[in-house]
Amino acid sequence: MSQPTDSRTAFVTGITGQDGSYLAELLLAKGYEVHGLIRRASTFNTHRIDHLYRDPHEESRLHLHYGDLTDSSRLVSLLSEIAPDEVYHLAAQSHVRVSFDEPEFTGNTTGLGTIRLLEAIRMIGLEVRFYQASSSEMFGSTPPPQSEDTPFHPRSPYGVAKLYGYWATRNYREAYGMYAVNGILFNHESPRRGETFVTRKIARAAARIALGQESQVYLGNLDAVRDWGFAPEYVEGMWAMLQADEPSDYVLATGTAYTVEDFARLCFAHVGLDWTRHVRFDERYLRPTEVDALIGDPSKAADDLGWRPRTFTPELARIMVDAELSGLRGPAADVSPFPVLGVAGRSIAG
Ligand code: NAP
Ligand code: F7E
Repeated sequence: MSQPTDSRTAFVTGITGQDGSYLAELLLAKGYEVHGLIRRASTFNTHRIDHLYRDPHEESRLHLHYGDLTDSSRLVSLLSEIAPDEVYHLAAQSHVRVSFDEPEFTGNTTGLGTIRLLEAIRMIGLEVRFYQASSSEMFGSTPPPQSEDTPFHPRSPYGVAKLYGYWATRNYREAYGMYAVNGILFNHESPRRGETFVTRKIARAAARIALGQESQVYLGNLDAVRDWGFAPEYVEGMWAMLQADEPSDYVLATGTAYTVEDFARLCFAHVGLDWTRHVRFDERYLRPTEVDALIGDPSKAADDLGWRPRTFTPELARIMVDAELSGLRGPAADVSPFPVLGVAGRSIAG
């Protein structure tokens, strides 16, 4: 691997999440100094980035700061102190089903959290490039294929909150000339996906059932259509958006469509099992309003940024099931696509 050459500084919210962890690896591999926002929790919440942690006596380019999207004064003080060149705003209450249970909290973090960050940047007068993690959930019930020009019709408090963040980002670009962009990302998954999202839940269940540790998994709507890509490729797209000459909004997607049932079939077939014998229905996993079909058109990102997906749903299902199987058989084998030096086994928090 070539030596990192970049000396820019990035601030990443949501660094402990799926995308934040891959993005931190990508930026460190490029030579950035990376500052991440983490929440104080009563249990460790940094397992996805612990491998990036170096001996505290060595010089490290990864710095973590406690803070929360609901705490404006902390966002102002941190941004003043760090003075980043690029801000990647990935933190959110990101679970659609949970947003129906906690609509106000979701609005406060996922929606207002974005404007708190934008306003902190404006108040300090920072010259930064700002990335907003917008979502295909904003399209909601508008039929596919969905592109940057498709009208929005969100179907959940999460989608509504993301739409607020989307328009706040566009408004700060138009009103204050800020370099602020929306990445409208369709579903992207990996072995680091949260355990309660459907792909990880199915991959985990297929592996456990194959090893005789479980016999069934309970799911909700099997008919929903999604466009599932591979998360490490999507963080490359986030970075590419902030390197463009002019700020603009981009869809990242594979352009392919599979149902939840298809994903179950792919995962169970990979371990030689028939999904119909192991998947059961539980109405608790249904949503008051469903998003029936999301299929993205990523042509603009391909034309302007040269971004193209390389991993499609069938391979993604195999990657996720294989990672579960190796995790169950021994120490987790989650190999990074963006290798950086680190000391495995340490915990960052505290
Ligand atoms: P994720 O794994 O759920 O990570 C969310 C991150 O936000 C975590 O680091 C979490 O911290 C942090 N967070 C939550 N509430 C916070 C708060 N109040 N203050 C500070 N940090 C907070 O999500 P992801 O899949 O990586 O997605 C990254 C972003 O892209 C999210 O904004 C998501 O909504 C959006 N998005 C995701 C997809 C997708 O398919 N993955 C598609 C489109 C858009 P803890 O670790 O402490 O919980
Ligand atoms: O559900 C159905 C469910 O929770 C996918 C987030 O990253 O992508 C994600 O949101 C589909 C839905 O993801 C279960 O009803 C069936 O139709 O994995 P999910 P999501 O809702 O698409 C968007 C782009 C984001 O921005 C979000 O942050 O699967 N489904 N049975 C189930 N879903 C779950 N979670 N659990 C089930 O048991």
